[in-house]
Amino acid sequence: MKSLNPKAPAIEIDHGDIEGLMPAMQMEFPVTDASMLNGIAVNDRIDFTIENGTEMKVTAIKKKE
Ligand SMILES: [Cu+2]
Repeated sequence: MKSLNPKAPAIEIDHGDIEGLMPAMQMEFPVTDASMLNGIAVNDRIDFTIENGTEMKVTAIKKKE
């Protein structure tokens, strides 16, 4: 993760290839709940879940140890 903006709420993620969806890139994703960003810092490595509906959103974030 590169940066975050708690007001949006969204998270900018430098992600790897997501099969069938998009290649590796750095991009901003809206999140379903700003509280998901609590405890996540810039440059943390994360696992995340995307809901790909009318709007693509991150529904879960888990910090990697
Ligand atoms: Cu992307």
